[in-house]
Amino acid sequence: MALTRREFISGTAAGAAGLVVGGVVGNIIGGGGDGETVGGGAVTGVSSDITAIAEARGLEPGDIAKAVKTFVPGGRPELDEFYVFSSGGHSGQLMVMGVPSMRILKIIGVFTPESWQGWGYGSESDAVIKAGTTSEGGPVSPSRPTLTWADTHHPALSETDGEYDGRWVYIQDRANGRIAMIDLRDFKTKQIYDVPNLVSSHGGCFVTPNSEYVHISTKTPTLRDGVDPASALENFADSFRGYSTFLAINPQTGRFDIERSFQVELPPYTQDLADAGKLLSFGWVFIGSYNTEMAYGGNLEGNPPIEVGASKADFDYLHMVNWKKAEQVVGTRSVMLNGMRVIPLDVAIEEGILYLAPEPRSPHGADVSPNGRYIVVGGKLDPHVTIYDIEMIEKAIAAQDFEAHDQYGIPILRFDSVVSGRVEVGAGPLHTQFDDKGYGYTSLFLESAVAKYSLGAPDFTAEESYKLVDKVPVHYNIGHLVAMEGDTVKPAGKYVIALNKWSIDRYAGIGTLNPQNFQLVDLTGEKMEVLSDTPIGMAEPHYVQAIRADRIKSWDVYPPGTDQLTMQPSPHAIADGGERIEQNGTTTEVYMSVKRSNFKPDIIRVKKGDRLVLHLTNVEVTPDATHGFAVPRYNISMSIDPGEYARIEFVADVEGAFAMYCTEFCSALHLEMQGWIIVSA
Ligand code: K7E
Ligand code: CUA
Repeated sequence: MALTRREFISGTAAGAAGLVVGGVVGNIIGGGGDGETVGGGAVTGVSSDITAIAEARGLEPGDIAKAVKTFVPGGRPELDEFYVFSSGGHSGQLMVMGVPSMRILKIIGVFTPESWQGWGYGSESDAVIKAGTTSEGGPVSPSRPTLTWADTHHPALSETDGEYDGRWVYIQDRANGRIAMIDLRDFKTKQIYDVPNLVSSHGGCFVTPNSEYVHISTKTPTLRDGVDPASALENFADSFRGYSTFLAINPQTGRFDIERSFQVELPPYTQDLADAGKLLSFGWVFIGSYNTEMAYGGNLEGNPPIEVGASKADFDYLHMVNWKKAEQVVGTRSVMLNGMRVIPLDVAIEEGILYLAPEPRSPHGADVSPNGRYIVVGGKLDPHVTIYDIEMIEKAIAAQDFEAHDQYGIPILRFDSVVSGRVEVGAGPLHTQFDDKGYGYTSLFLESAVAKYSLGAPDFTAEESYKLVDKVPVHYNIGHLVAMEGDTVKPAGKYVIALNKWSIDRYAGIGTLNPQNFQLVDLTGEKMEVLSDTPIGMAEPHYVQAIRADRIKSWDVYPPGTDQLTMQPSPHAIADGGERIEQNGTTTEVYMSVKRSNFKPDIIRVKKGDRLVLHLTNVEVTPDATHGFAVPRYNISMSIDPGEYARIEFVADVEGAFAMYCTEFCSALHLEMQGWIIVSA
C-alpha cells in the first residue's frame, strides 16, 4: 500500500503523538494529578513534563485544555475545520483565518492597493481598482478621481440551497457604496462595482439562498438627482432616498450582471443591517433602520446632535422587501436611474413589495434563523432581542392588519401581530448568529458578553421557548460575532468567535493604538467557554463569515497561462521557449518567461517615451513557486504565481538603467533573479 507524503512523514510519529495526547488529557481530567494513575506507566514522564512546563510558565490546567483544543501543528492543515472570512474594516481588504487555530492565512487585497500581492501597482489590477470609481456611483472629485480605499464591513459568501458553496465571496464598502467580488479558486479580487444611487452602504450585504442576487443597501441615504444640496438637509424627507439593491450574480463567473439587477426605492430612514430570508421566508429581505426620525444634526447650528435626534422615537422600522415580487414587476414598472433599474417607492407600495414593522429603539442587527422562520433584531438601547415570525408577518400582510401607514404611505404592521417573542439578554444587544440546535447567540456590546437563548418552535416547546440559557463575558465591547456557518440553513455549531472592539489589557503594549481582539468560544460544553484570544493587527473587522474548510476547493497552481482577471488562459501567455521582443513603432512588446531563477529576456532596451508592454508568464508548475516583478522608481510591483500570466503597460518616460528584480525569495539563486530595463534617449 502506498503512503501519501504526509502519512509517510507522520507515520512513525503517530503512535507517540497518541500517547502524548492521552497523557495531557488524562492529566487535565485528573485535575493535574499524578499521570501514573491516569495515563498508565508509558506516559508518566510526558505528563509530569507538561505539568512542569505549565507550572514554570504560570499556566493553569484549564489553559492546557484550551491549548490542546485549538493547537494545530504544522503540516496538519486539516485540523483547521473552518475558514473565517473577515471584513478588513477601513483597510479596505478581506482577511482569511483558520479555526480553531485562529491563525491568519491571508489578507486579500480588495479595494486598497496591496503591494506584496502586486495589487494596484502597475498590473491589470489597476484597471479593477480604477473601474471601482464611476460617476454613476456618485459624485467624483476631479482632483482625486480614484477611490483607493474602502471601509469593508460585511462579507457575504455565495450559497446554494442556503448553504455556503465555497465559490465566491462579496464584500461591501461602507464609505462609498461599492461592492467587490472575490473568486475563491485563487482568493483574488475580480471585480469592484460602484453601485449607482448608493453613496454609502452598510449591513445590507447578503447573498440570497441560491446566489440569485447579492443585496446591498444604502446606509446614509442618497441625495436625489436635481436637489439643491444647500437646502437638502432642512427638507430631508423629500431630498434623500434609500435603495435596496439586488445585484444579479452570473451563475458561471460570480460577477455582477447589471442588466438583470435592480433597486427598490426606500424612504431615507438610514437602513442598517439586513439579511436574506431563507426556507420559510425565502423571497424576502429584512432590513433594519435606526434613524426613522431623519435627524441630520447641526449641533453648532442650534440643533440636537444626530445621536440625540436619531434616538427620539421609541421605534424604528424593520423593512421587509419581497424580491420575488419585485422581480415580476421590474420589467414593466421600473425607471432607469444612473444606469440601474429602480422600482419607485409608490410602485413598491402598490405592488406589495415593501412593508414596515416597528422595531425597538435604535436597532442594529437583523438576522434570520436557519429555518427562515425567525428574524432576530437587537436594539442597542433595549436589553431585549425582538423575534419576528415570518408566519405571523405573512398572515398580517394577507389580513391587511396594519397599525398605520408611514408618511410615504408604506403600510406598518402591528408589532404584536408579527412578534412571537422577546428575550431579555442584557445591555446593548447587537448581532445574532445561530447554532444547529435551535439556539441564538447575541453579542452584547455594553455588557461585553455573548448571550445564548432558545428560539421558538419547532426546536422548543412553548414552555422552553425564548429563554436565556447562558452568558459568557468577552473582552471587550463585542460588535459582531460569528458561529460556524451560523447564518446558513445548516449551522455547524461548535464555535462562536466574538469580535471585540477593545483589547485594553489583553496584550503587550504596542503604543497607543491597540489591536482588535477575536475570542474563540467553545460551544460544545454545558457552558460556553472562551478558548483563546487573537489580536488582529489591522483595521477593525466588522462582520465575519465562517465556512467549513472542505467546501473550499482552491487551486494550488493556475492552469498554464491563466490571466487572473478572466480566469482563462491568456492569448498572450507563452510557454518556455516562446520568449521574444516585438517592436511596433514606438511600442515595445516583451513576451517574458518567469521561472527559477531568471526573467527571459533579462535585458529590455527602449527609447525614452516609448510604450512598454510586458507579458509575463510564470511557466512554473510547482505550488508556491511565486515570483515577484519590481521595477524601481516606476512604482511597479507585481506578483506572478505559478502558471499565472500577468500584463503591465507603462510609458518609459524616465531615462536610466532600472534593475528589475524578483521580490520573492524563490530559490537559492533568487538574488540573481534580476535584469535591466534600459531607457535611453
Ligand atoms: Cu460594525 Cu455590521 Cu458595520 Cu455592527 S457593523 S458592529
Ligand atoms: Cu523569483 Cu526570487
